[in-house]
Amino acid sequence: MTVRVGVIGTGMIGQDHIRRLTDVVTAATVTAVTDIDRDRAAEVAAPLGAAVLPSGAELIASAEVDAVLVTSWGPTHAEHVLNAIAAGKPVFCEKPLATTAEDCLRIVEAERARGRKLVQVGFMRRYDTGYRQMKKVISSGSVGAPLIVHCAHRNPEVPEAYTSAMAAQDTAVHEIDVLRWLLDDEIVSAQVITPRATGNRFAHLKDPQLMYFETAQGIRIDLEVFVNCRYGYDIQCETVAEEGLVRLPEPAAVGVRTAGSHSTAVLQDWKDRFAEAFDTEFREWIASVASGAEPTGPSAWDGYAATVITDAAVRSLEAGGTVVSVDIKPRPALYGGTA
Ligand code: NAD
Ligand code: ISE
Repeated sequence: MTVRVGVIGTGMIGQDHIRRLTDVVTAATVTAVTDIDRDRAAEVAAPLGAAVLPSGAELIASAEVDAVLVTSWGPTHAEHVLNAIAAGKPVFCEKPLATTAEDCLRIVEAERARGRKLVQVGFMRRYDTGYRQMKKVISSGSVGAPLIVHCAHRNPEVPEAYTSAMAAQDTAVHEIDVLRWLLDDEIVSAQVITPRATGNRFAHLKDPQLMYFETAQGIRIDLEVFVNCRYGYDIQCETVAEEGLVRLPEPAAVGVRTAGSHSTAVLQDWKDRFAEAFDTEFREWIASVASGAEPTGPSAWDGYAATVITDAAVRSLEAGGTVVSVDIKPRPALYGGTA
């Protein structure tokens, strides 16, 4: 079966995922797109022969659309995801699931009312080979219980529109999701402090930021978010456990020796760093849709938890670095809990 996908939002990542669904994932085709910038939608649709529809609601209702991809701006996600659930169509939503915990809970409740999972959230790191290798080692128990995780998330630069809160909401949210999954644990508190700021930032921005999280089992996580590091896109993750240590591998890169030095290039952008992870994420999502099974990736519950945790981190930042408790509701049975 070829899954017919409708795409809401044909901007930067929407176009990248459309290329992926067209050129990489064999069992999918993009049949309809929509964007509030209609010219952009038409330009993207033309080479695909896809329909350009006037709104997200009409795209979701279309008989030519089996599954929905939401790649519009964050504050618009909840409306589209709720419409897709109401139509009973599988929906892949780029992060964040929604920008408020209340909207995330509305999505969770809508899914529970239908009695099955229809939503997958675009936390692609769970599909990265290196993180998957780390999870296999940690889950095997061969290094013992995890105690501490050291992480860094560095971007070379960010535009002026990037705010201090986005360090948690837009950037650290990837570590928040992948560490909940990697450790199979929940985050219970957050703290954000700010060291000396880099001179390479826009004046309004607090950069870098140091984030600290504690899990229910008492694991401590430290995360450096530095979004104007200049030298490249650099993701680090090291788990210290009772009997050993597990480190995220560096991306494969050729070593060059010349003129008395030995170097390897550093990637410059998250699109290159996680290209394979995005491909795997969409292959697995389309396979679940084609088989009629529930999605196996990050769920609406994971999207909700990530938003509650990033909210706590932003509150800590705004309060000058106090430790803020994370108040996640009891997990419903649909998502593996008991509530
Ligand atoms: P973008 O601004 O390049 O594109 C968004 C597009 O959505 C624009 O063309 C805009 O006109 C359109 N749009 C906005 N509201 C709409 C609506 N209600 N209906 C139809 N179209 C609408 O943004 P982007 O960088 O592509 O980001 C889109 C989403 O993807 C964001 O939520 C962002 O956080 C997420 N994202 C995820 C990753 C990742 O690593 N997983 C990376 C980048 C962006
Ligand atoms: C961006 O939105 C992403 O999702 C990238 O993965 C992340 O590295 C970057 O910091 C965000 O701005």
